[in-house]
Amino acid sequence: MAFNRITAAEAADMIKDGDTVGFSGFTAPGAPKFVPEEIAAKAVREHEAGRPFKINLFTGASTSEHADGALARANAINMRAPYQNVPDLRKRINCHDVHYCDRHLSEMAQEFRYGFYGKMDFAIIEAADITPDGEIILGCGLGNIPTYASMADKIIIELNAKLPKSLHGMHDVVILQDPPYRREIGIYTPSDRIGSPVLKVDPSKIVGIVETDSYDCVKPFTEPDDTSKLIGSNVVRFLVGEYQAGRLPKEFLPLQSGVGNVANAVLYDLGESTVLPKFQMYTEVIQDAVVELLKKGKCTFASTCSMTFSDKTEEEVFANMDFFRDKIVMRPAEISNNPEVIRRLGVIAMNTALEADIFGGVNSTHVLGTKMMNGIGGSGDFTRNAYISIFSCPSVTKGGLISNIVPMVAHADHSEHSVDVVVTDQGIADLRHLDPVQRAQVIIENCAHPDYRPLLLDYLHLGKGGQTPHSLQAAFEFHNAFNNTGDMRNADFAKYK
Ligand code: 0RQ
Repeated sequence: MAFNRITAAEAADMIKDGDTVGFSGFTAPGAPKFVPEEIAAKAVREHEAGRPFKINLFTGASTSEHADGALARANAINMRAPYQNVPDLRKRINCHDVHYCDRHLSEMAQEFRYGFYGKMDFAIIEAADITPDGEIILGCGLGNIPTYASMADKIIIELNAKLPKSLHGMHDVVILQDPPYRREIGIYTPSDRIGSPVLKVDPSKIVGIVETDSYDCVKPFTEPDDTSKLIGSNVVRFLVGEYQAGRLPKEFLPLQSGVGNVANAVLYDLGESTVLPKFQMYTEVIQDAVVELLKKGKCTFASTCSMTFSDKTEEEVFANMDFFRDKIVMRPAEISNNPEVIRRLGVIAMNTALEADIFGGVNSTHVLGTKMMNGIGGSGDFTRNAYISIFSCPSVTKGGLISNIVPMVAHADHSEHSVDVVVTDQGIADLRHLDPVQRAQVIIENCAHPDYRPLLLDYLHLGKGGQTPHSLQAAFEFHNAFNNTGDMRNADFAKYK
């Protein structure tokens, strides 16, 4: 079948107010970049003409300034799921211009198939290549596009000339059967494949192909700061201790690691460790640091949903596909983050918290309990099902005005039932086998900043008993002190005695 070549503006013109649109990709890679900007431009024109124009937007995870950023600035999004991380969209979410459904990433595709979100009008797919019968080589991130493409009435392709056809073989595309017909997922090691190297779509649904030419525009890796380096070395110290104590198998276990400075610092230290053996990753995102580990042979295989590489690293990987093709597989989010597989493989989960409380609760999403930062992302998928779940964060933020260790998290994303270890620049709190009061003592002593330790102990001693001795009157004294005085160190527990 011959497909229509159209411009990004012509593609955007087909999308109407109220349409539900699904994007390919996971983080910036794999997400469409040109049609979303034209949808945003159309929204601006429509709004200027006094007409409403907003779409409902579903993705794999975050996208980029070209997609979420442009659409948010144009106030062109009605409903958004399951994850985002762009400042302009964050602002729209926090004032309810955008209705944001912050979902576990592993569940988004199946919930869409279950009919929880209605019908899908358009899927917009970034592709490296497409055959006349609708076989697509995807780009550097999959997300939920197998499900969105199968459910959409119409499909628009962004055919990106920067993506080499040699990406063929790096994807493992599959859609799970839904209950009551779902079977076990046959992944027993991170490199097992269960699907197809291409995404097959109904060619009659393709309404146009937009030719593009762009790398994924991921910001280059920055050197970790001193705090991140301390956190990274503490995480690795913990893993070395577990390995030497025989609580990890001698072959080691697959790692999941978040994105950002701390994740990079952890991976760097793992790469340097002479005690820990070679390892594999079963994760949702791999960054530049993993490419270095693959080149060194310290990491032998990475299963991921996306290759979130800077343009320079992307260029290097594209030029050396023969080396990387059998070392990386990209999977849909419902597989990369699948609880069944994570638990079977015994993945070690390493995620970042905004704040953790003295009993082991973690807030990953809401700044001071109310303002959405990014979303829960894959942290819940991994944390709840990991062999060991580690959360890290700096002990303080904003120059010490905020303690990241608080009496009670102001928003609960991960409960103490799922969090095994808390790590900060100060040290490691291993919470396994401890009761709540013991956990509090270890977290205060090992993880809290010295400026905040006496205050946290004051709080702990306010408790009037019970398994978890919170004082419900005083639980948010740190947050109140910050909101009222700009400094959590002004918390005063004497008034609650
Ligand atoms: O503010 O931007 O004004 O400087 O929050 O904090 O320390 O730079 O941390 O970028 O690693 O993000 C939890 C948000 C951490 C992220 C979170 C302020 C701080 C700064 C960012 P500025 P940092 P990071 C990934 C699985 C959920 C999704 C997830 C996240 C800004 O890791 O979104 O885990 N996680 N997905 O100053 C007020 C506090 C604060 C605070 C930090 N307690 N109160 N502000 N900040 N702590 C797994 C993958 O595989 C991808």
